[in-house]
Amino acid sequence: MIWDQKMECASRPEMKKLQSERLKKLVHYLWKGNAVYRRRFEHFNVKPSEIGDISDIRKLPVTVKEDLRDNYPFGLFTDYRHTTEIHVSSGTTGNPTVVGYTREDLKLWAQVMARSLALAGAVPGDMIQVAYGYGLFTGGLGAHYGALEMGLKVIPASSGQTKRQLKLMTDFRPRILACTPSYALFMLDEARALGIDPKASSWEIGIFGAEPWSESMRAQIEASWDMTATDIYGLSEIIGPGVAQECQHKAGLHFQWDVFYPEVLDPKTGENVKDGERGELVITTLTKRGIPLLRYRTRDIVTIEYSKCKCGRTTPRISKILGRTDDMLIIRGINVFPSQIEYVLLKIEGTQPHYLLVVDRQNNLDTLEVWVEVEEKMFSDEIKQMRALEETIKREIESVLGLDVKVKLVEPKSIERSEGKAKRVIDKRKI
Ligand code: DLL
Repeated sequence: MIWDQKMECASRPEMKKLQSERLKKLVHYLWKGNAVYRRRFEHFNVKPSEIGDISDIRKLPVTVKEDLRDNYPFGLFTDYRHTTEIHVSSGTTGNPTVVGYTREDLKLWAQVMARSLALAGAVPGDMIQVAYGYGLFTGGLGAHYGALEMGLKVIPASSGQTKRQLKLMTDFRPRILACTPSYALFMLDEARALGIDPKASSWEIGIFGAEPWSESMRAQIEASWDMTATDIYGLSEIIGPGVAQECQHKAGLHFQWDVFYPEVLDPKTGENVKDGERGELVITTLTKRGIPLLRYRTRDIVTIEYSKCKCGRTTPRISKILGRTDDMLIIRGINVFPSQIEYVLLKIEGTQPHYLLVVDRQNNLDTLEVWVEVEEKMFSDEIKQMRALEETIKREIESVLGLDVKVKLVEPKSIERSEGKAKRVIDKRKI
């Protein structure tokens, strides 16, 4: 089932025409409605009248995550008055990234998510268990809005409470599961422990994303749960989930090109790479009103191809995310920058700015252990004081990241020093 035949099966020239019109409108909208963009256009010496065709996008400046942080919380909002919903994701240090949606934006989100559900194989009337977190994270509500748009029966389970998830699955028999791929694997162990046969599960289709995952994880999920596992991509800054999604042929993620314009650029030179070559995905939101983003550098590495898919859609397809150009880690679906932890440590007396993050996966769930060097005088303190320091660090980090961490205090000078770039992360996960 194709949700929006006209947009998903348009020819490339037809689509370029539409994208060009939309880009022109966007540039005028930003020029008029947003002081930050306007200053930037002036700085780059571009006028809205110079933008006639989608290829003119190259004349426009790029936007980065720091721009959102620097203008925290609402500086990049272009229609603050009509903003009706706000979501938040982690930034690098200090301020988180804040995004806002007008009613039209929420409608757009519901539509692209409905397309994604259709791509995965959902049909109206199906039941979906949404086990992405509901709240500030965009996963839960994004999937929810799409499911409502399509006319699915939604179980808004949110993430966690695994026993309850499995009971909901066993009793209600939903056909679709939406969660992070690592959670799908985590639930597997719990099911086995409870004596539930995963092969007999009601889930036939999985919509998994928000973190990198490999073909071998896919194979394991599919074989164990006896379901088809599809990949969904998105990011809060652009809209949340619903930017790109695999169809049942699993030959790349169909990118919603009429509303999100993709460029794949060499991160060093900013030049376009050839189709099929690796580069950084840069996205322009062509129709968003609340907080439209122009040439947003996602830091995600992909390849892109424009051939028609076997499913009949002409939308370009991006590869799975092949890596990132920065040091962002994704732990249980939550974006974590080592610098966020450094920032916390700097504020706590008695610690040294030498730390190591040890990321692992136990029972299919990511774990984060933070090793922190303490000052000499602290290390000779009583155990009770050390415990208190450990607790403080743990609490502070958890409040910034929203993620459980284990803190281990280590002796001064015990974390290996490096002559070059400090090694702050040991990631033992195999994905
Ligand atoms: O993770 C939105 C989302 C929710 C996508 C549910 C899919 C499903 P953020 O928290 O802003 O938004 O994180 C965005 O997560 O730049 C990627 O690095 C990574 N990411 C998202 N989807 C995938 C995926 C949501 N399918 C960041 N594969 C992005 C690999 C992904 N990485």
